[in-house]
Amino acid sequence: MPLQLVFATNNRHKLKEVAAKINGEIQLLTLQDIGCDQDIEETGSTFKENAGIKSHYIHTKYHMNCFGEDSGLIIDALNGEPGVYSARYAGEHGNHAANIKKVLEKLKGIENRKARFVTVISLIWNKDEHFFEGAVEGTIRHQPAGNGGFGYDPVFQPDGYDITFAEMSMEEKNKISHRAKAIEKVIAFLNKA
Ligand code: ITT
Repeated sequence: MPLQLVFATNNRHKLKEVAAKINGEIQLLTLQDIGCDQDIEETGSTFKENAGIKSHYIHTKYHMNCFGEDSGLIIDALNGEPGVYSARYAGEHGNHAANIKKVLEKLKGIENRKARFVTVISLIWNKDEHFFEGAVEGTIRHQPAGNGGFGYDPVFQPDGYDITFAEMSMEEKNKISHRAKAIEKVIAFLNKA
């Protein structure tokens, strides 16, 4: 019988990326699978706090092993923006085109394009909370490129590559991304648990 683990996300892209990393020993359940249609409000001021809000919401209500993930883009020249506000940087939650436009406008004329994606996962396993992190360094392109992925992927070029995350296949992105690194740590933890 595989271990059951709920992923507390409403983001289908995150779900797809994480599901592709998980093998048969863990059965990933979605919010839909457990009958939860709640949009869990992210009121924290750090990735860690927000990740914990999502996992605790599910654990308190459904008493199941679960994890929440909070992630975002940190741009050095913008003092870490959009950071925890990545999903709603231009106002409306999840308006990726508007978010990208805002980033490119703010970076106009700025030479330092260094940025990183970060992920924090809060895993609640046998009632205890454990945190896992992942990050990937890169630069912000001047123009979007590619149709894959989601969010800021069309303007994020990871270090060591000459294409953006949106120009990669999901498998390629999933080898090096912030989310992939964090979920690999979760899998290693569960394999020892
Ligand atoms: P849940 O809270 O339901 O998990 P969400 O999309 O609201 O989904 P977050 O609050 O963690 O997730 O916001 C993450 C935002 O950061 C996301 O909307 C993107 O704008 C950006 N982001 C995170 N990971 C990304 C990735 O791999 N590629 C591109 N953008 C990413």
